[in-house]
Amino acid sequence: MVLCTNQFDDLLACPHNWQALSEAVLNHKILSISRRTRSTPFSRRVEAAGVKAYTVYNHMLLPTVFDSIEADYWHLCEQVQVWDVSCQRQVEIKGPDSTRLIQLVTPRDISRTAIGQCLYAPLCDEKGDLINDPVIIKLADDHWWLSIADSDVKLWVKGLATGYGLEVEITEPDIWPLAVQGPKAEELVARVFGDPVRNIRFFRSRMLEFRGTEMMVARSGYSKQGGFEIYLNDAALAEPLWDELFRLGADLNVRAGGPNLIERIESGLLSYGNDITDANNPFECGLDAYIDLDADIESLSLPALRAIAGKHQNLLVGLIFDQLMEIDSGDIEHDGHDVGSISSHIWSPRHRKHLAFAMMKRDYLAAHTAVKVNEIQGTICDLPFTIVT
Ligand code: THG
Repeated sequence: MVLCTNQFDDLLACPHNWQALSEAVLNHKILSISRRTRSTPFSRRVEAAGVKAYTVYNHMLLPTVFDSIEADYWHLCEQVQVWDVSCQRQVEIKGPDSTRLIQLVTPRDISRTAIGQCLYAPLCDEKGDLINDPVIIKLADDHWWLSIADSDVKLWVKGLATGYGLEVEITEPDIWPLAVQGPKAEELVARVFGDPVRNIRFFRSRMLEFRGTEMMVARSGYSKQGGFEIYLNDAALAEPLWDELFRLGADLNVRAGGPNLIERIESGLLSYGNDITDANNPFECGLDAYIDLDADIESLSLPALRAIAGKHQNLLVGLIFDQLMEIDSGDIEHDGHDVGSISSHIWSPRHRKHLAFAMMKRDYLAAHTAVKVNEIQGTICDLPFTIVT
């Protein structure tokens, strides 16, 4: 368990509570929160909503649990939730060479991207290894955002811009994404931003007004339950926006939530740092669909990716076990040899199966359809999971 900031402050503020603090320190894992673990303009509302656990993502707090992972999961699949995903930081690239720089860092062809369009895309280095897997957003012909996963992309693109002598300005602007996810998300976001919300297509966006300020609203988000992301651009509007979503969503049973481990695994959404690292290339992670191998584009990683296409040694697959599993290291062995390792796993209350993502040796996959973990047999399948129950 992680104590949240306000609980921690309460304990620190009362000297007679040092005993309680000591016990808390002994009995819990505590995240010490300082300026390096940045809070967000929504943090006070997140705390008031009873956040139970955070993770740290792009050096910023990301709320992960409010009730329990399972209760949060069912609520997300049936109702609507508001997520403080401010940690999905924007790396802004502006200027005459901005499009060239964006194309350099990704092997996905960005040449036909419309203004306001979002693209999920791998960022790869010169060897083809994964730097990040952001959502790329085109705001204007010379203005882009990389809505990044958890790695220091700003440093990488600044280094490239310097090395290539590009005319660009690279910043991390004051933008705090707020996601509204779940089957009732469209109704709720339309109540706050108006009916134009209903016409936004998947991975497209519109500039819409809240209290006289225009901000980007996109149909996107880190779940497969449907929903929107609001790119808040004025910290002073954070609490008014949060409060309006909860006021107008009361009859929709809106609650605070966050990216949910059960939902993302069932949906096959990958997490950089967990399922993907800079030791992997996009083929190993099943991201082939987001690489344009034949495109005539200037992309730093494409020569290497063309050379390794089809020759990668590992592949991220799904594992399905019929019972709840205890998984320690996640290492998977066969006949005394390492054949893979589990990167994320959960008990799926919907399917009543234990589901895992595992990076497996392709040699092993060619000859086997099952694994044994703790003596328990699991079936290997492609991602995303297609489970017939
Ligand atoms: N939204 C925004 N930024 C983000 C995330 C997000 N940055 C970090 C992290 N999430 C990046 N990872 C993903 C992974 C999957 C998707 C989005 C971001 C996703 N994929 C869709 C799918 O798999 O069906 C669509 C992909 C496509 O067709 O382009 O949504 O969530 N702003």
